[in-house]
Amino acid sequence: MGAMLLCSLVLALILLVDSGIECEVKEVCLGSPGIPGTPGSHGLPGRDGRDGIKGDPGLPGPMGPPGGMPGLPGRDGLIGAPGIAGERGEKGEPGERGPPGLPAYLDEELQNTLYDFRYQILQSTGVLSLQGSMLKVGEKVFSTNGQSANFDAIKELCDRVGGSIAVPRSPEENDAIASIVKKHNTYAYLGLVEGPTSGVFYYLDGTPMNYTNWYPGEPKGQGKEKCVEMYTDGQWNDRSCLQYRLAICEF
Ligand code: MAN
Ligand code: CA
Repeated sequence: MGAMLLCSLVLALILLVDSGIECEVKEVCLGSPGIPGTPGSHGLPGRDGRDGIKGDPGLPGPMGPPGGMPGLPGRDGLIGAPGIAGERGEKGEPGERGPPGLPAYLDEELQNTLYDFRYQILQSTGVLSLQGSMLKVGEKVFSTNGQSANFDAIKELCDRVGGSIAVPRSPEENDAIASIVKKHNTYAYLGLVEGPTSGVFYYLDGTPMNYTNWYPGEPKGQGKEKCVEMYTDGQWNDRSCLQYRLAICEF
């Protein structure tokens, strides 16, 4: 509407000047609009915008040529495997006395633990018997590593594994040890040693023997054969302690 009014005023003014006749300016505009002009030329470039937000980091570049400066030290490595356990410490002071417990037969947890232990021991015994690595006779177990050594070395070996050198105290035990001697076809030393009196032998705890199975005529070492070996038939002979004989322990 503003443009139309301006147009009418201009037209009226032109008519007034051309004709030299006074007339009143009227708000009228005749004729059709002209052709639009050509667009103006582009304006000057605007000012630079503000910095955008920082972009994501780019991918690592390719490895540089050799001979560069050494890089910074890397981060610490993973934690290593635990070391070997230290030696057992000294025994501590006894703790305070706990509250009184249930009688063992009423303690369900204890009974279950005992049940599991019994089961596992029986299983292990079964496996070891089957492998021929142990022989159970009553409450005793005999076992050999199949190796031979002198009397002192066998005694030490058996001690070290929590047992003692085998010694039969009954015909059943003698048969069991004899079966091991036969199987290995090697005489074995028994847990016996001659005392100060020639021909009188003792168990290693110093108690006198209550079962013997001497080969006829033995012992006849006259105090010079202080150990006892078992032959493959299960009979005994007094013998020097420095022979190599099969190591059989009992537990
Ligand atoms: C060897 C040794 C002795 C044993 C006699 C038996 O001399 O084994 O211990 O008494 O044989 O003849
Ligand atoms: Ca002898």
